[in-house]
Amino acid sequence: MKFYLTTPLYYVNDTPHIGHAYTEVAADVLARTERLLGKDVFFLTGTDEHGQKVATAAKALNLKPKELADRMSKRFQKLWERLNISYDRFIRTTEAEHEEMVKKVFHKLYQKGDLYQGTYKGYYCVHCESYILPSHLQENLCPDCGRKVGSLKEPTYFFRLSKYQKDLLSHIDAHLEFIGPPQRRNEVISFIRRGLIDLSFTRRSCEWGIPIEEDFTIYVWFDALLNYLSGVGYLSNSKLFGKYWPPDVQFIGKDIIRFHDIMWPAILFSLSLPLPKKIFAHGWWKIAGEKISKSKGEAISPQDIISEFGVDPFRYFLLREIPFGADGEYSYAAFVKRYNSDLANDLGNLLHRTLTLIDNSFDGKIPKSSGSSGERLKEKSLSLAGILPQIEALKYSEVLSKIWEVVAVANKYLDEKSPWRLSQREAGPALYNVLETLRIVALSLKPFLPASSSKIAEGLGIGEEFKKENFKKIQWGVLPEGRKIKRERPIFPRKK
Ligand code: ME8
Repeated sequence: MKFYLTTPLYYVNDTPHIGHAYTEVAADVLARTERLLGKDVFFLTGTDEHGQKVATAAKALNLKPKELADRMSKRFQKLWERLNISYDRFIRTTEAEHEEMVKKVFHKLYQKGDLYQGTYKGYYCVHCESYILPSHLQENLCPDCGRKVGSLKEPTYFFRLSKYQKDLLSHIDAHLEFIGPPQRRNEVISFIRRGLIDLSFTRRSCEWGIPIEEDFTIYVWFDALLNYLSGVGYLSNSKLFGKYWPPDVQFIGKDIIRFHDIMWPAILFSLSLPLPKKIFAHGWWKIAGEKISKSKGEAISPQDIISEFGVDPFRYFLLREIPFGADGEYSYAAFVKRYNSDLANDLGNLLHRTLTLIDNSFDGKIPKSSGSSGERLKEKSLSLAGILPQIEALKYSEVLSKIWEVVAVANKYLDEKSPWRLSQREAGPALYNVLETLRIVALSLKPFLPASSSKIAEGLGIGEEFKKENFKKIQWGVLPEGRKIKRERPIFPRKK
């Protein structure tokens, strides 16, 4: 079975920050989960490189837009590599193949009669790359980002968005899963009900874009959205496209809902293509109540956090700290607190002290399991067999907290049993139970913390078989008795 998922393409006007890493890690967890289930996954991500915003940023640095794009796109790719993002394709909107496809799609829409010439008169927000109607201005500022807008009057090709209003509403109505979470669905429905107007799909005064006819460039959002098609071979590789279309899940942030939940499906209607199954908008990371954006985000770069804490702690914090879909505050103090309590104390210490006990009293070999009395621990561990639907419903924070409930029960069990005070005969099974719980925990964490879960498995002496295992191995009594464990230094050393 195939599974196609996408992230937004990030603008290359500046360096990646926590918000971008968030979307990317969230998508990676789902991609890894679906692969574990044996699906044929195609995970698309990349960079959005045209438009006025990028051109302006390049000018300020005395660079050509493409030079800035090359530089920044690399920064994104490097960060994704460091973050263990398992994407299958990284697309750049300046790739020739993408540009060619965009032009073809433009002509298709024109031939269909869905593009017509006119004049756009109104405002434009460069930060959002978005047209703003005079009636939508809020105190003369962009209603979405609160920044200053420029006024614009230019000839253009309009896209008949209004024509698809009814189709959109009935599709949303008939497909509960299409827009998530439900709050965003309601927002989109009420926005559409207020009436859709046709959209300008070209720019006359922005030179940095895909050229069309003599005087126009393609509007950057139209260009960028089409990556979800070109990235998977639309009009160029029918085999690839036929295999993966439509997307199963598209991840976005709540800032770009209207583009993805209205403009994008309308384009697909116009092309007579099936719509994505699910477009899910997560919330914002904020600092002191304000959305982290590039200018602010620079202060806390993901690279710095990773250098200090490691890749998996960063992935863990992002997904555990706030329910996926809601907003949340980022702070260094909250990070350290979460790291020390959940990773260093609860999980890291459980692993380390158990392996130390095995090393000291059992010659580093997994003891026999028989005669144990760990029913509650067993039951709790096996409850993790039910996390799959929750991961697929993108309830990441809930899943992680469920896993940590198991870790807590294991810590309590170890304290209560105090194997260091028991005879070998009694201590062995108790330790086996804790190790088996750790194995199940590691398996459940595989998509979230890929490197650390492997490290735990290596510690348990099952590194090799673990590579191939999936959630089906959430069973009791799998760990082979007598296997040599491997005690290393704590995987999450405590931070001061
Ligand atoms: O909008 N919190 O690109 P972009 C959480 N190029 N997520 C955040 C965030 C924050 N503070 N800031 C950014 C664009 N994001 C367009 C998209 S798609 C065809 C074109 C994440 O660089 C979030 O996923 O502004 C958001 O949607 C995405 O980065 C936008 O990044």
